[in-house]
Amino acid sequence: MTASETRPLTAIRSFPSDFLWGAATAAYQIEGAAAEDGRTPSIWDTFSHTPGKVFEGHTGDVAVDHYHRFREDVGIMSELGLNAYRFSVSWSRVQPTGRGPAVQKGLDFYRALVDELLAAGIEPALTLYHWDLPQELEDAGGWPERATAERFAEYAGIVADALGDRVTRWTTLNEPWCTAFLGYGSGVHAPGRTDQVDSLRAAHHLNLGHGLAVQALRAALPADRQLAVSLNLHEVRPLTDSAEDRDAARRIDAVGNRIWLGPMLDGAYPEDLLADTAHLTDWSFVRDGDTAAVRQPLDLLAVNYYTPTLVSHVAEGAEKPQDDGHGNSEHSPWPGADSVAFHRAPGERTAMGWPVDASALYDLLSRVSAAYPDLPLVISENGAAYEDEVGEDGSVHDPERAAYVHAHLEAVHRALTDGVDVRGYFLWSLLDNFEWAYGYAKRFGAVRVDYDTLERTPKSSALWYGRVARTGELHAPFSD
Ligand code: IFM
Repeated sequence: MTASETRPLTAIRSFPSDFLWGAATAAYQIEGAAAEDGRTPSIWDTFSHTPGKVFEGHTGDVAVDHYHRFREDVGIMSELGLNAYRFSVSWSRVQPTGRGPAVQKGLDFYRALVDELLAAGIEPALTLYHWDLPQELEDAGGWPERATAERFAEYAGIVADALGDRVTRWTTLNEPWCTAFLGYGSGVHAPGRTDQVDSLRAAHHLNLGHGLAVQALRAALPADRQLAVSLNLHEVRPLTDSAEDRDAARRIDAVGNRIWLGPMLDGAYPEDLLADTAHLTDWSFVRDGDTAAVRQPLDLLAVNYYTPTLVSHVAEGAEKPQDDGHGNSEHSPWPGADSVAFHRAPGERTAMGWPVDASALYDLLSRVSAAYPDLPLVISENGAAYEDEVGEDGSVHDPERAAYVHAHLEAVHRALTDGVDVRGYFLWSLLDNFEWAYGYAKRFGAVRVDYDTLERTPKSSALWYGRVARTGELHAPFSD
């Protein structure tokens, strides 16, 4: 029996009645209150306070002050009609040094947030790690060190003990690719290190941390809890159909996608990845039993998708295109892929410069579902930054963002009608927020935040999305 037979779709562009309609955020991007109630610096506090690392020196010190305004933010979600909210826990807030006992006030904050959500009929979806490693753990070596994976599992157990009675949906890591390869490879993210071997060691210890954390969660949580990991899977497309370009796509698929899917879901690193990176490392940091520990049964695979990845082969020493984001930078976040160039497809782009292509989301969902047919999927992030214009009355009409979300929801619907088991969609992001190295310069929010007053104003895309969420029916933005 296929998923579509068990989960009937009553009309074209109707979504299942139990579909999760959510929005997503992450602790460092919204909370602020960086030094309150016992919280100590994470690597992103250190990085953002380091001159030259973040646009115009922006930091998350105040962010959008969600720590003090969470009730208002839950109220906004409730008014929009969302039935789920994905947030992350700040490790430094609940276990400041990354070791030892928890800080009660930190846990109390998340308990209060969860209770507010539940009272509003909004299902909390908790992510344990969205990039903000306690600085003390980085000082001890960070993710390239095995001990960080062990500390992560202890932290997972602490949060599970504190919130397991009321949170059903748990995610271990968010986008470990970014942690490993932007944090330790290209250095554009915290902690800003640029060593390809360290980035591969970090990748393995993130995998291990995920597996150990799942074990800790299963031990602490009631049996019905849903466990997942959020991966920013790359829909990799070769520039041409040449064998060389197809091999370039294979390399990026290996170090972008299969480096996680392999150990987490199949219990082994892909042979081609090991071969591609053999000149850098013999992978002896993978100990006997590690891949078995990484491979733990999951209830869902959470997928973050924004834009496709277009690649070609380049000869050694040849120029790479300039307009590529970080792919072709001096310190590459793609170990084993020096012969690969990154391109941006022509056509419409978001304010990040990312090409808009919803067909790649459909292809990605179809491919992952074909490879892992028994594992339900959820879109844990999708959305777009645009240059919003504020009207004289303070309102923001953002048809481009609504069109982007509409196109991607159509792709999700198409996948559903094909029988792909997609359980929900979380819009990135609920609020304008701290967009990492871009600071506050890029706005992904469905809700505008005035950074002077911290006033929140739902954009027209939020009102449109709220109606889709309330009705479960996808209609074109602003068609009525
Ligand atoms: O803001 C980020 C988020 O933290 C992780 N996924 C991508 C988003 C947009 O860049």
